[in-house]
Amino acid sequence: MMCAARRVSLSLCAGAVALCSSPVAAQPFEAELVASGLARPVAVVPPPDGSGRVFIVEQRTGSGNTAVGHIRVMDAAGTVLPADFISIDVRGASEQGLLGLTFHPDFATNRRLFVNYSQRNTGDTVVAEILADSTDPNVAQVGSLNTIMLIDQPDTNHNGGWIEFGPDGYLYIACGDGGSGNDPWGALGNGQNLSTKLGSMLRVDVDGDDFPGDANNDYAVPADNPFVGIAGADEAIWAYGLRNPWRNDFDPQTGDLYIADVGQFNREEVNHQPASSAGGENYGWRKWEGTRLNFAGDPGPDAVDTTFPVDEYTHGSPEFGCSITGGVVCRTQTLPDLWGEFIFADFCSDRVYALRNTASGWVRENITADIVPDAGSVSGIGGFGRDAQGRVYVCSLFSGTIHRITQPGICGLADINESGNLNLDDVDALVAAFIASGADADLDQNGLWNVDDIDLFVASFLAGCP
Ligand SMILES: [Ca+2]
Ligand SMILES: [Ca+2]
Ligand SMILES: [Ca+2]
Ligand SMILES: [Ca+2]
Repeated sequence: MMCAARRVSLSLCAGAVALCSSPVAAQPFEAELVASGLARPVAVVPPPDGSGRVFIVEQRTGSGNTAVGHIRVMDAAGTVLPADFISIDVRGASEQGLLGLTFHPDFATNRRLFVNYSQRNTGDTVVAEILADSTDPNVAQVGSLNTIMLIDQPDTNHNGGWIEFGPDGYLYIACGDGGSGNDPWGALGNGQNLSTKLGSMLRVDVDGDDFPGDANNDYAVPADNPFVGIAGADEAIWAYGLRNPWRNDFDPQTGDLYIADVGQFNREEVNHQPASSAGGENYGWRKWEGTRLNFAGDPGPDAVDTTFPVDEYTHGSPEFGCSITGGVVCRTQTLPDLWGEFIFADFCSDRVYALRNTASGWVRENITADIVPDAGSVSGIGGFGRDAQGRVYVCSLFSGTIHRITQPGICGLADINESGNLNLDDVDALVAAFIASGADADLDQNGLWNVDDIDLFVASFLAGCP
């Protein structure tokens, strides 16, 4: 992290000349092509079973009512196995298809994983459970697909689709507003209507069933969900006022939730929900598009009752965005300069951004030019992902490729002098950076220089090169 060239001002470096003597890499990050020939990849998810595999979500092959979504397995050697883990009949118009995948925290023993897809013929959202086969872990148990939630969809777009278990062990399900444009559904729009799951982040317990007579709903509502007991509310709702939270992430270290909500004609936004949240946030849609008043006089929330994004960018100049694609929080020693940052992209501009929470506020940086592919291109970004080691992947939807983002020549967070190895020189460099209040000492990138950074250094040093 010597000089952390991308983000440390030259004046800071100039104040610590001795620390800036090593050559600064012209190319901070590389995008290594790891898979190609895929059908609209949108997610890379690691099973928590020590296998070193990742599962890849292919949104669909085919179209309309003959479309099929696929889950593929990339083994620990980096080979995408030719046979699907499972193929699922889906509806494949517009934004529909197989959209989300996650693993039960106890997957290694209970073999349960979960998917989110558009139901063949109806386009309705299905959240379903699948069992991995008991003898061949690279295929699903035949006939195991079981719907645990069914949500009516009035249109083909804005299906959300991201699912992930929170640190509390509950399954979070991101639902779009039902589609069309500007959430035209009813007096409130679906985003503000607490009687529908649409336009909301849901939180459910997949180990219970509050609907014993209903085979399409096999989940329980946690007793501390924010709208439990509220007349007319769907008690599965955790937070609402969302438009199309297509891709989101829990920070693996802090448990904070990042929600990347796709905007309408003007703003793309990132919402940050601290791990301490009790839920119930109203993220504002359709009255608010980011911090922009979308419909004055709409029955939606006033500004004071709205949880606004921590970051937003525009469709016009200077960002020329159109649709945000979240996102993963980097907690990998293979990307020390992105430690703790939320990495996301714009689907149309192909820009890649890093967002970090600092002592002086949220800082977004355009890192597109810093990510150089070794083959192919990183474009039409439909999703991000990670493996069990936390290494970060990016999915290019149209070209059917997946790249792994790396930071060449750097041996983890503790390689302060960017020598590619770890030794006492790094300790010396850290001490010097601390004395100089230099950014190289800010290992967790929060704008502060304190014992947390030393803890990170020691842990990284003892862990060795990633
Ligand atoms: Ca049931
Ligand atoms: Ca919002
Ligand atoms: Ca070193
Ligand atoms: Ca720090």
